[in-house]
Amino acid sequence: MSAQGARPVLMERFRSVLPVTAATPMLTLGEGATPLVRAPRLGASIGASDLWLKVEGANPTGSFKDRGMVVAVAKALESGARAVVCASTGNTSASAAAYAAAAGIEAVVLLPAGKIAAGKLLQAFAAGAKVISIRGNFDDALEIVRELGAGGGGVEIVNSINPHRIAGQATAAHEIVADLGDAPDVLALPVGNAGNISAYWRGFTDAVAAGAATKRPRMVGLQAAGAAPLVNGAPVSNPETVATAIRIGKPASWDTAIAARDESGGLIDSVTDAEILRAQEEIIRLGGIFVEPACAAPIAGLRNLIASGRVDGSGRIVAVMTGFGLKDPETASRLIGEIREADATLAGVRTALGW
Ligand code: AN7
Repeated sequence: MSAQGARPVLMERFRSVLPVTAATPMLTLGEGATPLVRAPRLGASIGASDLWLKVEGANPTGSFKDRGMVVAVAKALESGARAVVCASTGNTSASAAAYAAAAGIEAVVLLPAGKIAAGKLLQAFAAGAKVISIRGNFDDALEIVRELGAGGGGVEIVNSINPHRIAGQATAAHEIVADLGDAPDVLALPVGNAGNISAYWRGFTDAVAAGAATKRPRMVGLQAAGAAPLVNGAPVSNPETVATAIRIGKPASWDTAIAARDESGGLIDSVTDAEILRAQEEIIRLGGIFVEPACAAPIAGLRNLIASGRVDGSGRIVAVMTGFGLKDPETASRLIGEIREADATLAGVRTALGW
């Protein structure tokens, strides 16, 4: 239970589509119910006349991971687990650490050495998680987590191979349908381990089955060119991209992502790091929403796909902004401009402004 006034609690609002029982602790940090905002200036720059952003960075730990993590940690508590464990490119670990802290259980996070954005690493430490730096990449870390979790002993895996994570993340699709009155024509999002694209597809499918939506969107997934296994059709052994969140070469939810693509008549494409960095800047400068680099992949990709006619720019498009901009201050630091120093007078400020 919470005392958040009118703000809905995710596990209560979406109880009917979640594995919530009378015995499930009603854990919440205020996740979900994130803003869906129109972005006309950004849309115009990429050729999309009805572009909306689902601002998942507004979740309590600054990413969409909280939707599934609240359910996974609540179910872990319900089953008597003493610890949760995950591999992560950063956001999953920040979320697991926070929910485990609130739940009073231990969090263990396995991170690829040297490839975690500073904000995310800080979040895991701040919440008191045990942080293990793996001399390898995310895919190596997930392999170890699978073995750790298989050992039982009250240790619950909270990566998206845990079905409760996917169930929780599907709630974002239900929110979009509720806010727009139907599904959009296109849903565009970054793809790493491919849990989220699978979750959205499931959410839209359930919304149609429940009569809340009349259609399902085309699913448009974007990977980084250096970490694009789903585009290449084969795992990538040394994934590399500035968007460290999606630096993943062997997505765990491969088959469900391909199914979402094909059943929706959608596509999965890739964008270069240069395109990602340009789009990150545009999203804040033209849309006012500051996101981490991974979120720029769908905007960069949409620009290419609309220009080449593979996506219709006149349709209603929702792009999912999965994580907040301050997660990765190092990559964003290129946006810091020249500071104009001024005497502490009105005249001094006018001089500095050139007014
Ligand atoms: C901002 O935290 O995989 O395709 O370990 O942090 O469901 O993996 C993060 C992924 C997109 C990709 N945007 O989602 C992790 C992790 C952001 C992310 C993705 C991630 P999936």
